[in-house]
Amino acid sequence: MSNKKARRSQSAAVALTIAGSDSSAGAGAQADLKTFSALGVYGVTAMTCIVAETPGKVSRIQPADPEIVHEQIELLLKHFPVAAIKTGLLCNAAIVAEVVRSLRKVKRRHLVVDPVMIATSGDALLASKAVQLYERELFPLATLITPNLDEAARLVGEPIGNLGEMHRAATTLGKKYGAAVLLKGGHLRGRQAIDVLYFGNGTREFSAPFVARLKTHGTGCTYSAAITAELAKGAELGRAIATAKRFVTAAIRSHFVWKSGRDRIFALNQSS
Ligand code: PXL
Repeated sequence: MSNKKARRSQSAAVALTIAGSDSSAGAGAQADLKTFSALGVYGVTAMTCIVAETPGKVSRIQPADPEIVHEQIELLLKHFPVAAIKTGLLCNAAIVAEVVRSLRKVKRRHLVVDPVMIATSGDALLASKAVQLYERELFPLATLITPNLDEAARLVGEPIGNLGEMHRAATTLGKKYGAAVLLKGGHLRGRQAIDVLYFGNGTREFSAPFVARLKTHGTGCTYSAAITAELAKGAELGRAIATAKRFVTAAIRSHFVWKSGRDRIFALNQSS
């Protein structure tokens, strides 16, 4: 290779997503990879399950063998300079246990845990035995946990209906798990989509105009993947979240639309 060529080549930051495959490609590992690419990060994947679905309806979930999940993670961590890791849909307790076993050994890398339990469509995505493992074993390893309102309500054991309750819930969860918590308020309809970050010993808000009248799919995955990408590039947490919030809002605004029978299918445009 000539010197000129060698000088031009450069290495990108690398991020790993441990997630499920969404056949409709709006959520899951597909959303994560598209987001990583759009933000200039090279993404690698450890697949946990295959989900046959269209936006709005999960048809079937086929979990991967926990051993192959473990092997993917170990190989990737050994051979790529992974700077940040994200977990998405982990499906069941046996897979969560394998992921914990691998991630316990990982030092000095950011870990964003998106506790995917229920799809926006309302479909249950995580077996309930796995939730206890998340709480006891996975959350304490995280740099950041990114629940939506339903997931946070399940974790604090009471409904969250307004901004004051969001601040209280984020603080409760952050102190309980010893991690930063970004509580996503996108499902709390209003003129603004407001998220609350608990970090250290205080809370702060991140706000963007709410994009109304859209049935979204994959916004949670895209948002936490964008945070992971920014952390992989070296951003500090608050800045990573601010950039990711702008990214996901732009992706929602510039969505694709398809017609399917009498329904319309919306999908985020992560290249925006
Ligand atoms: O949006 C949550 C989610 C995450 N991961 C996979 C999914 C879904 C939602 O359907 O299929 C693989």
